[in-house]
Amino acid sequence: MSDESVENREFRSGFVTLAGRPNAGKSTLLNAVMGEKLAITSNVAQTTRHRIRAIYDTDDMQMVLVDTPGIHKPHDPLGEELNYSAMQGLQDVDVVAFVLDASEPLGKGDIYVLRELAKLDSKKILVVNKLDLVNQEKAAKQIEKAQAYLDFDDIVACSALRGFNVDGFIEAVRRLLPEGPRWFPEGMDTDQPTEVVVAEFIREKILHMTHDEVPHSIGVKVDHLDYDEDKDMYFVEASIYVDRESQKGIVIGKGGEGIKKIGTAARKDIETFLGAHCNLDLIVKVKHNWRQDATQIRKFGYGEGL
Ligand SMILES: Nc1nc2c(ncn2[C@@H]2O[C@H](COP(=O)(O)OP(=O)(O)OP(=O)(O)O)[C@@H](O)[C@H]2O)c(=O)[nH]1
Ligand SMILES: [Mg+2]
Repeated sequence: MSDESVENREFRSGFVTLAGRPNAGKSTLLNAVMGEKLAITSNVAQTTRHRIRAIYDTDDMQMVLVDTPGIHKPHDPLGEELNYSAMQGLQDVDVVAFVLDASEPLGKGDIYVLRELAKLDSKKILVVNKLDLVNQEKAAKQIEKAQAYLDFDDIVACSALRGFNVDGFIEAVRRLLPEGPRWFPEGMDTDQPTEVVVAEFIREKILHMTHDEVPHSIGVKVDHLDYDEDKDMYFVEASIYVDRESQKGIVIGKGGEGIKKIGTAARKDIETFLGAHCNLDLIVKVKHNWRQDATQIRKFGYGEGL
């Protein structure tokens, strides 16, 4: 496309929510669009606990991309809070992108989400993700099945993880966004407080390094985050909360090996995000049954939170 035609393109802007079942790849897609890691990802269902807003800004568009927790059948108050947050994220947005895992059969959970989306006035895009895992034929079948439940305004097949056709998704969104101004200042990539992004990076490492019940039992809170100008360095203190005493030992690991690994891996992400070295202090605490308690859930900022 020539420079001239780009200049002639009217400026478009609006809110775009990523919706879908846990694990479909919503947060991976958000990071791929942004070209940086803002949302954490893992193969543990219900990884996302915040409604994250990322701002994708170019010469001719500003898309406010809203990542939501995966919509699922809740088993506890935390799950209910996450579902509520995801459903709220669908209200009053310009475009909803329904992210569907091409490699998994279209199940009850997807159909539930599709039916909810059908009630909305917003434009809808079907994003068939994980194209790297299936052949064309399977992807086409998946599209056909989803279309039976919802009349989409556009369809994109991509691999968020491999970065394949992420541009196609951005262009599809642009076509559906209304003309409008920048809603957020240029250069702002997220409206999430730094403390929340940092806490999430830490939580991600725990999701990657533990299994069974532990990932769901973890809550992370940054207690202090200070920047030392002379040293050009950040000092972060964060608490990792677990449900039960036994989980504390799992996170800390033998001779502190576990917590050390978590700290080293999280520090790398934090340093990339903040653009400076970081000293990270982690402490593991027990908060019995915090997931059952709405007040505690909100204190972490999960679900509705911010
Ligand atoms: N092979 C493959 N894996 C992918 C792709 N996109 C995401 N994944 C993987 O799928 C898993 C889930 O990705 P997430 O982005 O965390 O999924 P999500 O939809 O945000 O999940 P929740 O936050 O739990 O709702 C991770 O292990 C990703 O690496 C893709 O295009 N191809
Ligand atoms: Mg997610």
